[in-house]
Amino acid sequence: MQARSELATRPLSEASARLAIERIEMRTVRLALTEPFETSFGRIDSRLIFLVTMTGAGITGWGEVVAAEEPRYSYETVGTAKHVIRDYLAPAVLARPVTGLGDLARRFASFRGHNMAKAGLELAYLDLLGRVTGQSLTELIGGTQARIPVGVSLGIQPTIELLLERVEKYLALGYQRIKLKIKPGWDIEIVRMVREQHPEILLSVDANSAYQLKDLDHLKQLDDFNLLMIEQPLEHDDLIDHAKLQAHLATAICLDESITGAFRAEQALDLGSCRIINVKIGRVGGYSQALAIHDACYTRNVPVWCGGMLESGIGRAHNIALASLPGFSLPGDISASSRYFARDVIIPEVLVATDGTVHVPRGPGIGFEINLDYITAETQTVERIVALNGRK
Ligand code: OSB
Ligand code: MG
Repeated sequence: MQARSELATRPLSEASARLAIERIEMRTVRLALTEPFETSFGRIDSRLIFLVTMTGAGITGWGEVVAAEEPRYSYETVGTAKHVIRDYLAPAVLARPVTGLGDLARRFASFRGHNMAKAGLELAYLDLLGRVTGQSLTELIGGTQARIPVGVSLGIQPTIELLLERVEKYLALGYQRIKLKIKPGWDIEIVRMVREQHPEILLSVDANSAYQLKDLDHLKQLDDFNLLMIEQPLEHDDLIDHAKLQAHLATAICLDESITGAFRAEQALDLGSCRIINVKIGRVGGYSQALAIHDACYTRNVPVWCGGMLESGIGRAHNIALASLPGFSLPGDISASSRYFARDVIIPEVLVATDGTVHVPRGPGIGFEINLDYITAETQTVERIVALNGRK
């Protein structure tokens, strides 16, 4: 395939607002899930949401650190992210005025890993920049889609009957793609049943690293079901075995956990480890890396889609903006707020239209109102980090 033409320069690359950040706040808010969510690494009933704000010029920007409470999907946790932001990242932000996303990313680059912590601050910064300059996130990053296609991720269920019910429910609501979480013992047969009931739908599976290369023959059975993709079947940090597996599978492999930044994405594509990439802003360390992955994949004609981490409306709003970029051609794991939560921290909540799309807001920053009363009522901890007087 021919490479696509270069992407137009995005406003963000030229944004030169000089923002002196006065304070950063870290806040945890516990939101109950409307139903438990189970994957190959466990089951949760509530989500400890980690919100981070950046305040400068009297305006506050909002971001979300998507780390979980336990180091299962990723080594990062709410606790490690608090530590890394408090002791390393926040001081780097507060040290002197921030001149752009690139400036921020360069300050974080010398700290290894901790991508979700870095991303939380990049999100807050971009919301702040949007509010200060009157631009929406989608405008800032060069988004082109006014509505984005979305799918739903269905956790492991107690029974196949319950799973089939869930599938029916979300298809009826309009979701364009169903993703089934799988693990050994909950894979071939459940996929067969769902596919039999729904021969035409976009269907994919996500193993969250539950298999090894020695399971090749087992996994090859999935080739019978015309799946859109198999997400992260092997080790969380592997590229090599995925390349070997992809060579034997007709179905496209999509990498999630293994893609921790733009450099890894390029390596995965060069090695043939996958044919599709799931982009999560948190996992890759923020907008700077997410945009770089998008641009690299767009140029190579590799489809990308926006993954999810059971975000509150704030993280969800950032995901919507990201998914408005032209290369996001497959439905994202961007469900309605009500898919997970009885009430969201933004107004209005995220809605999925009956055609399975979500509207991309055009208001400044994330384009949603922050429900501060609700956030305050549900807040468990708040920690404030302020600039020192000796700032240059
Ligand atoms: O692997 O994509 C994943 C949720 C938490 C951690 C990892 C994953 C997921 C999901 C749900 O699949 C995505 C969502 O709806 O937010
Ligand atoms: Mg995944």
